[in-house]
Amino acid sequence: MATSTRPNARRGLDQSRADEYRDWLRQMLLIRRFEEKAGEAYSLGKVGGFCHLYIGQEAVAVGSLAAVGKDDYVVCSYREHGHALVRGISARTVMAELFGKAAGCSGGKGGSMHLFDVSLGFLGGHAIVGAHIPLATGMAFAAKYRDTRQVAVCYFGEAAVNNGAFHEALNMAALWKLPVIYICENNRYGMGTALERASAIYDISERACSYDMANEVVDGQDVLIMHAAMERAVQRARADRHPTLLEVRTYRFMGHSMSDPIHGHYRTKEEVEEQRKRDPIALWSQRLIAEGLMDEAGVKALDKEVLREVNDAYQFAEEAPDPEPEALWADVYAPGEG
Ligand SMILES: Cc1ncc(C[n+]2csc(CCOP(=O)(O)OP(=O)(O)O)c2C)c(N)n1
Ligand SMILES: [Mg+2]
Repeated sequence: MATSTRPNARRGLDQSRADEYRDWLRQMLLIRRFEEKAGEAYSLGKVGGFCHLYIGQEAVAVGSLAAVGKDDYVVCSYREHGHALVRGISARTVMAELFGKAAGCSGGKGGSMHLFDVSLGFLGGHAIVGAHIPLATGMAFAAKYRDTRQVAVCYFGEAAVNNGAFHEALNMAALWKLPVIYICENNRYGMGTALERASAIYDISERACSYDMANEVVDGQDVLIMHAAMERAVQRARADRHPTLLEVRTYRFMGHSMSDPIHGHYRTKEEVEEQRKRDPIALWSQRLIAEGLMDEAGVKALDKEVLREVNDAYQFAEEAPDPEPEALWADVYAPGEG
């Protein structure tokens, strides 16, 4: 199947979906405010290990996961706080995990990079670049083998496509016609290196096509475009058992992790400011206002509501107890659960 880039067609919004559209804005705001608070907590020494913020990429998780069913599998890289929140892990439980508390979704033993909730089909949070891509292929294989109609969705950064496992996993998915959607979040940088990867990704996309895989390049700053591309991919996976690679063009506004300065030494302040003009939250709230689905006051009220939720999560995580020492030897999930 040939690479296709859908035109950025701007049709009127479907007014009958107004509630859903407003909820997408709420989810994006929740991620943004959560990440800001997580960054603050990290600076205060409350979060151990690494912490990779998703600020700037919110429309990717929100638009794509809105097209996925409750029974489907979702698996992510280490930049996954946003996906976890959208999938339904509560802000309290994610924040508690960042704080290493027993009430965290991985019992406080995983931290920022290892958020899990098997009951929600959320299978990580993986720190090794590209290592979870074959896992997604395996999940899709299991779905097809059991004939469950489930779909597996896998998020990773563009640096992961240099990994041999990426090619092996995609090749198998194409050969075996597996219901899997690979979402490459191309934020243009891999761990602070000045890599303009866009053209390289195009080559990779072409090669993925030779694996007989559907392929689209998507504007990841527009939640509606993201959602439409994902709906097509889910339909292909569920109805036709045909895998898809979505190369999503996005941008992270913060550094690679909390140890990396915001602009880094590899990009200019001007570049980041230019990219901020396409802030996905601003784009979507302006669209909702322009089409009469919300007003300024409504957006502000929504923002206040999510701020309260995030502040509550922070307080919950602060006050939650540490895991008991014996928990070190216990599984977070009982064998066979989920
Ligand atoms: C196999 C492996 N090699 C190197 C690293 C170190 N590392 C952590 S993040 C990263 C960059 C990944 O960039 P990208 O895939 O573009 O994702 P992004 O951080 O931009 O979301 C690297 C090289 C790692 N975690 N795993
Ligand atoms: Mg990247």
